[in-house]
Amino acid sequence: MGQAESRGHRAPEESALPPGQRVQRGWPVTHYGPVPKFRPERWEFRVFGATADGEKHCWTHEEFSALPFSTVVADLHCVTKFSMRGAEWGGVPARVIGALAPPAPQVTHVMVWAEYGYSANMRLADFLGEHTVFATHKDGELLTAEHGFPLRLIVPTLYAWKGPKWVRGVEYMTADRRGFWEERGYHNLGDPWREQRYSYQEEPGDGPEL
Ligand SMILES: Nc1nc2c(c(=O)[nH]1)N[C@H]1C(S)=C(S)[C@@H](COP(=O)(O)O)O[C@H]1N2
Ligand SMILES: [Mo]
Repeated sequence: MGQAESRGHRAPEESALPPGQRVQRGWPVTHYGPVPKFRPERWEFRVFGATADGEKHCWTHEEFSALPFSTVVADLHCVTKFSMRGAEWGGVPARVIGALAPPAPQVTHVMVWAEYGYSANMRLADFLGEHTVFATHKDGELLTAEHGFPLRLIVPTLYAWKGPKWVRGVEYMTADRRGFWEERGYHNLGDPWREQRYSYQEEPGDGPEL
């Protein structure tokens, strides 16, 4: 291969990582608490809180599975400094949910809820970001139970704790509130490119009082 050719080529693996992150082989499992058992007949996906029509919106697993599917290639950045690069996530874009169950105009933030009360807050703009996806698949294969089957959220613009595995719903909020890790020492905003890891790094206005 000529030099000019190799200089011109930049594989995705060689593109920048957020500060302080490193790539690890494989895909470790990282979560708090047990892996929930999936019971399709009891599963529903709910959008509630400040919806535009004031109603709660629910999907059974069968209904959710029929929603528009697309894929997104995105890295996963864990706050413990491990990153996984270039995964192809398949699922329902968060924008689809936002269009089917729109937020009221005064909504600024969402809380994403998962099994056992795990939650993560984020700005509505991150939730409705172009690449935010409720994933059922990674690299063409169904997610395994420990990686969030039947559904997990991928928010490529934020650290991975902001993407709940075993996700069950979204609450539209008219003010910010801290989620599970945001109450326990992680940064309220969690932008990996600004290395917003811990709540002690927060500046005034970054989040609600602790
Ligand atoms: N429900 C739930 N989702 C969660 C977590 C958790 O503890 N509970 N941990 C988060 C964290 S800190 C990371 S790094 C990723 C890890 O995803 P993985 O186990 O598929 O690598 O899941 C996120 N989603
Ligand atoms: Mo993490």
